[in-house]
Amino acid sequence: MKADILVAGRVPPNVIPQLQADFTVHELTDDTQLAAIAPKVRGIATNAVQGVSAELLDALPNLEVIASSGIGADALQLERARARGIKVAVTPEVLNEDVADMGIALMLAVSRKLCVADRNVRAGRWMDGLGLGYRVSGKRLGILGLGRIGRVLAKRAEAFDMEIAYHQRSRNPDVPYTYFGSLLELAAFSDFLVVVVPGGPATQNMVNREVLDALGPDGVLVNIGRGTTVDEPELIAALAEGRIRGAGLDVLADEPNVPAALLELDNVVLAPHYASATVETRLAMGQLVVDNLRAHFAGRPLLTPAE
Ligand code: NAP
Ligand code: 8YV
Repeated sequence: MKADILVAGRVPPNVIPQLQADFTVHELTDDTQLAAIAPKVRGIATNAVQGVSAELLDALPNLEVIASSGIGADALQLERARARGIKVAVTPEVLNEDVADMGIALMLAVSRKLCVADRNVRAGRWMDGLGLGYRVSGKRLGILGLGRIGRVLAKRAEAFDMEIAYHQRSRNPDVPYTYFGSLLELAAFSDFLVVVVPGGPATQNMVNREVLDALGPDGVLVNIGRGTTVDEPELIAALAEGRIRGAGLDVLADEPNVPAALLELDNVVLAPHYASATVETRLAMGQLVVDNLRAHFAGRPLLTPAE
């Protein structure tokens, strides 16, 4: 008998057609009568942003596995799931390149004023009021979180002749970059500070007023990790008061809600949590979602379990 899978949230386009071949698939919409299917559901397909609510988890008594499209586990109720023996799969590695590319793109877009320049040209203002941009090449890059994505970002930054340093809880013995034991020291070193640590309570508001002031008026903050890692009101104040030069934000604290004050600022470049959103990466992520569910229901271990 085919296992029942609930698709709870957006998944890449190659997921549902493949699941339909092997499983009985239910898509969770506002009209879904959850109570009618809940006892049958043995697997969930979701994504790292929408994730799974505690209420949904509690409503599915026979759930065995959650397969998420994305690496972040902060929206997946990991502890609650583990307490019930529910397995959780994520999609590491396949998104490293595109997320790192977005980090570089945001550094360039903020420093070279690309979005304001585009708006100027479209409005017939050409160079009016644009002023000069700032160089990226050869500057100092601080990476908060030299993990899978952080390392790929560093490799790209090497090609820009950047001086690279990082902060995280443990030193990586196999990299040539400077390690700072404190985020404050890293921020003081950095012209560009890129955030790419996981979300959740351990990193909540880590980038606070002190860190932003250490980054200073010539510094740019880029966040490709999670919005919750940055104290957003303090970031907005620092940007508005010129205490930092600019920010490139792929992620926000309360997505998809954007603070109105952020929209007023020309020294900010915003993206809608879009760093892994290329056809190539999303298909690879989708394939891992499908392959993890297939592995589980064939009695094999998950290919890429959440850590
Ligand atoms: P990873 O390989 O696990 O790397 C995370 C790094 O962060 C590790 O090197 C870790 O080092 C460090 N870290 C973790 N907790 C920390 C803490 N409390 N303080 C300081 N450093 C800490 O993860 P990844 O694959 O590179 O992904 C990183 C994150 O990027 C994901 O969790 C996700 O939230 C985000 N992401 C965003 C997008 C997007 O679309 N914008 C896409 C993919 C991923 P230590 O353990 O030594 O501290
Ligand atoms: C996605 C992400 O944007 O991998 C993550 O943790 O945040 C992103 O890759 C997300 O999973 C949307 O599907």
